[in-house]
Amino acid sequence: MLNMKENEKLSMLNHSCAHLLAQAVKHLYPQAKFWVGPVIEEGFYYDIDLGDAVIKEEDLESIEKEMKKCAKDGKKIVRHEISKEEALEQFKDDPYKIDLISRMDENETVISCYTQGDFTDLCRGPHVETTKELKYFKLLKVSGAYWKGDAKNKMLQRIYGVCFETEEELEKHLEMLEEAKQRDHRKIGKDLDIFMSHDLVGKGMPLWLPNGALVRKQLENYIYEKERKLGYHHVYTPCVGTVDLYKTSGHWDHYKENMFPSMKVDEEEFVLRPMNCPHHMLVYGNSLHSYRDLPIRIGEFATDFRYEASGAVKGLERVRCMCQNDAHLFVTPEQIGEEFKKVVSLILDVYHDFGIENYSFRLSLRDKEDKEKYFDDDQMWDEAENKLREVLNELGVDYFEAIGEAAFYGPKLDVEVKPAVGPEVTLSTCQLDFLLPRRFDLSYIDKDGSKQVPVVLHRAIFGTFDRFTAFILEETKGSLPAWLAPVQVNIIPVNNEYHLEYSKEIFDLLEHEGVRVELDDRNEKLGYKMRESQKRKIPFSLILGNSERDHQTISYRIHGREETITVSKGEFVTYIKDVIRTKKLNQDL
Ligand code: TSB
Ligand code: ZN
Repeated sequence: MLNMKENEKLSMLNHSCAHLLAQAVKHLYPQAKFWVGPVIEEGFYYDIDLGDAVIKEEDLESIEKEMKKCAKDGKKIVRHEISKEEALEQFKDDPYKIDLISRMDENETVISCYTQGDFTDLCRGPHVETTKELKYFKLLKVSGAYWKGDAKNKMLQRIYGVCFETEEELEKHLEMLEEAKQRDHRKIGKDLDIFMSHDLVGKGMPLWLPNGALVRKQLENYIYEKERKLGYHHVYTPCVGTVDLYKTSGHWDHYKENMFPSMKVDEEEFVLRPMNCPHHMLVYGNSLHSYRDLPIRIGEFATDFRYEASGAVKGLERVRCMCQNDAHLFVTPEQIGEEFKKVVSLILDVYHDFGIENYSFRLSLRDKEDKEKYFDDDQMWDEAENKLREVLNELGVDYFEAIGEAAFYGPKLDVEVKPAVGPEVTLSTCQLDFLLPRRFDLSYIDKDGSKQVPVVLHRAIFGTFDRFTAFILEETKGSLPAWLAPVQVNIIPVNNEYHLEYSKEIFDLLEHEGVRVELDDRNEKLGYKMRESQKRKIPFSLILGNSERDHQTISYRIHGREETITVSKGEFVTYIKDVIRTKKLNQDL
């Protein structure tokens, strides 16, 4: 990964390259006006107002060419300092620069500009000495970006690029980007028909296609069984609630900007729910509880809606309509440690089953000084935080502490993973909550007959099925383990004329055994069908010809491997059933 902040030279190169980009754009689109062109972690970008012109991906090459031409001139990049008044005069025809100059700090009386040949830009610098140093760069993409990031403002065009000191570094970086692109779940999801989107449904509202739905169903069955065995009780509740429900929970006051606006139906005012906790609080409150009943674990695969900024939504990873693998665990204060331990163990167990190794635990604690952000009960916080630490140490898991990152209502543990493209995201979460049960006036009868308030653990192991599927597609590069794959076995007769009958027999046999099997009986060449089977990343491809038919055997190839293995049909059935039942990972086949 690039790290511009640590590498001053790289940062300077990229910053100068942003100016070079602006210079080239100005040559090609004289009407262009420029907003800002900062260095970012991945390189640089420039936000540009091109009037009515639109720059498309295919135009980037000609801009790059013009940049090369400008750079070759080897013009010195010269710094000038002018007064605020002079700057206002010099840039008087450029509303964007005027906006920048007018908003500058009162104390900033001197303003610096950088000039290279025929192009001058307002800039703090620093820059490299001459444009000659800008040799190894690449423009990467173009997208829309609202002026100042505000959807009410004009949409500018943002061109992204990256610059290096050497050709090798640039090549290596571009290779890495290409690899990430191939691993991006949005590409895999499309190639494998996992999900789609449509403007008529809306942004951040993916539609799960049959293949995706099959994967999701396996995930649901898997986690449902785990939870059931661990004493969870699953419920179904509506994906709306009244505004009053969310006023009671506090979400209306503290989480409103993440919610869809309300809608009126008769006398009731509803919101699409962003979380399921309030519903589960009501389920708990539906009956009386004694300390002997606790912990009570209420689970749900629950659909939620959240307002995510349109620039932030991303495939299945960050959506506006999601399904959480949610549960709320109601415990006595003494049970916090043990129950938390069970949740962390379940997380570890699930990650092991999926072969997930690249993740980190983040323990979010309060900032003791910040009395406003956190509810005021030092003893409760200290006890809870120490308990969580204790459990993590007992389990021997590596974690880092994030002070001041806890929620208002309690500390939490998140599992962070790194997607193919973009910053880290949270998958699993477990959040301690001392407040919500109070807001819903929940109680249990304690040993001594007194009424006590339970503590709640909010937890989601997969996080959401959406985000987890995105992650697992990237981890496996779309080559899902057989138990998760939409199609587990693909049967390819060598020649339809002679081998179709035997192929059908094997198809019936496998289907009868509950294997998700397909028979490719199209009149296409064997090589073509094999390539297609590989492209669809089907775990097992069976090749059935004369020898297989005559000896009642099966020849199979595992996705991504070269060798073909031949076994008796009985052996194959036993083998494939075992691979599926034990959820064998591809690397263990
Ligand atoms: C765990 N009330 C708790 C719940 O009981 C809760 O909602 N926690 S959450 O806000 O952290 O969300 C749970 C999980 O949903 C997160 O850990 C994350 O994995 C996933 N998630 C959050 N926002 C999105 C989103 N926009 N798209 C996809 N998944 C998301
Ligand atoms: Zn919750």
